[in-house]
Amino acid sequence: MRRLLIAAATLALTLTGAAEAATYRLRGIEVTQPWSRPAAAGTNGAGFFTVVNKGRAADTLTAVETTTARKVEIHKTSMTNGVMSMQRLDAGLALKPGESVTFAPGGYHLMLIGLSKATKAGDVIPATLVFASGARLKVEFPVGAGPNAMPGMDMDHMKH
Ligand SMILES: [Cu+2]
Repeated sequence: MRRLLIAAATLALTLTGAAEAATYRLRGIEVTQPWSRPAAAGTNGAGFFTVVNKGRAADTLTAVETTTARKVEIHKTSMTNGVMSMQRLDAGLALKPGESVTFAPGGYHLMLIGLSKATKAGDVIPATLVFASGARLKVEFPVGAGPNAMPGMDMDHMKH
């Protein structure tokens, strides 16, 4: 029994370490576990992460900069009457104090329009998240299956 507990504690430490490695903070903004999916050069890629506004004032994610794509848009996929569609959030993503938003397949996502090169598993896409407050948070999107990969929930047929 004791050995089992030690094993569980070690696992918990390992998982905590992994999560911490992929946490980025600047002022009140915290971004965790960014990731992206493999995609061919010239096509559109996607970026996923969780963003939390831990500050006392509202803020807005207004833009994302990367040299890996021609431009980046903030999108939201939604289902209306059984039809899936995407909206571009031209005003950015507003975050109230304490608000947390997860970008994930089938919901909010960054759309990396016109990849300048192919992205494959193991690659890292550097990007800067730009906020209305002036905060510029540099993050890296590892390319792979993502932290919560669920086979069968793949949205690859939507090309992002
Ligand atoms: Cu999109």
